[in-house]
Amino acid sequence: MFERLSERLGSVLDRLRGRGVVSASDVSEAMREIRRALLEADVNIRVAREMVDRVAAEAVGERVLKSLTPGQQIVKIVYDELVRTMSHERTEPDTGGRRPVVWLLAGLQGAGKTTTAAKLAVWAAGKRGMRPMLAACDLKRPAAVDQLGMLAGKTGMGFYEDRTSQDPARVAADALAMADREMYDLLIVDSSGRLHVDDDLMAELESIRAAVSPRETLLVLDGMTGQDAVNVALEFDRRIGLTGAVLSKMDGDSRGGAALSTAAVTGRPVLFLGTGEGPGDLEAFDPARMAGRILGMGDVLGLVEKAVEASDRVDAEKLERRLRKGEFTMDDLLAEFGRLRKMGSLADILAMLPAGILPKGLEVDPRELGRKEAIIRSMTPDERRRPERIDGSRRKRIARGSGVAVRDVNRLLDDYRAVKEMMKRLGKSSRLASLLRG
Ligand SMILES: Nc1nc2c(ncn2[C@@H]2O[C@H](COP(=O)(O)OP(=O)(O)OP(=O)(O)O)[C@@H](O)[C@H]2O)c(=O)[nH]1
Ligand SMILES: [Mg+2]
Repeated sequence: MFERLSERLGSVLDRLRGRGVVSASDVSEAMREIRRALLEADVNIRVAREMVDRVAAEAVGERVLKSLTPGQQIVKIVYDELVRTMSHERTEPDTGGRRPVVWLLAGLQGAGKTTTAAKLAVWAAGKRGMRPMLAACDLKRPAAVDQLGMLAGKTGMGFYEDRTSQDPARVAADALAMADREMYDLLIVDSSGRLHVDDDLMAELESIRAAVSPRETLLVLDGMTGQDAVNVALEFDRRIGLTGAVLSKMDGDSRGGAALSTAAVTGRPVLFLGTGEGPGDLEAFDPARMAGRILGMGDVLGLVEKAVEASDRVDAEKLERRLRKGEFTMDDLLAEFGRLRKMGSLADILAMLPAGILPKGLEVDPRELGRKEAIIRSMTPDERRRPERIDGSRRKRIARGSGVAVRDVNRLLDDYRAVKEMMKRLGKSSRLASLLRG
């Protein structure tokens, strides 16, 4: 259902590519596609708008406008911006300070607080060698205490409950005292949820905070939460002061918008993703992977980066200028081969090539590429500039010099003619376009 952003931008920009240069209004059409893609990924509308503004500011720059692959350049800018927004200097929960360290979990009903409490305990025990205790401070439902108790038993964590109490802050304080006495070094406090953010809930959380001074107050947010993620995160942050967030249920088909929205509006780090119902189903948050998920483009991003690295901009511009004059030599073909080689495997490359650089049927498997390069290197400078002068005896000499059959030299010359034809058309169409535009 979701088209990849790269494909969509590609089709917008493909239509324009024949014109040679991309204008500011073309960029704004591309920006509409980006905003649409972000909204489909459940990114909050305000966050999406701000993101697009920042991307647009960068995309109207020279680099994109002059690029042979404006679609990929813009996708790269969007990607970088997403990663930047979701990245934070802090990537792990705070385990330092006086023991026992306290982490308080907050969130709406069913968000995954209780499950996440157990997951965090498992993480801290496994990764930090800590001895965690879980405190049952959701007193709204007796079943909530049972649920946490069961999880504590199953994972071998300490557990504190007080079924006689109605006061969550009191229970939290007692739990902390007991954790201290029994030498636990981490107390994870589970709290109750509500269907909506309400005063009653916030008052309860504030009183727990006051009682146990948590080092982390983490919002547990259902990763499937759509547009509303922003309001939930903002409200919790405003009322009780969050230090970070954990997004649960990311094993579902969430597109990741909640992660971006939360990070963007609170400026707090998303620390973990919940990826299943089990206590081990917790992953460190990875902004780069999440950006890929939001853009719906997986591995394509790696390729975009490779394309940007490998495409030598100066060369490309020089080539474009000469193309406009109808020039294309064997040296240019050699340079194109070099660019292909830098980018890696053929399958990766084909999708990224600027339209028209590679005519159909031109082989670029790496060994074949090497052979073709060797053939060109066996030509004299004059032959490279004017390949039409390469007659039968020259072909034989070149074949001998590069250790191939004459047949291979012929094939390379065919390739060259095909590419040159292609280039001529490309050059003409952009010249025509610039004439039309005045
Ligand atoms: N698939 C999946 N399910 C999850 C994840 N986290 C929690 N759940 C499930 O979501 C449901 C609610 O999780 P809880 O941990 O009970 O949520 P809560 O926030 O404590 O809920 P309340 O205490 O009622 O406010 C349970 O069925 C969990 O098994 C997750 O990362 N992936
Ligand atoms: Mg719960």
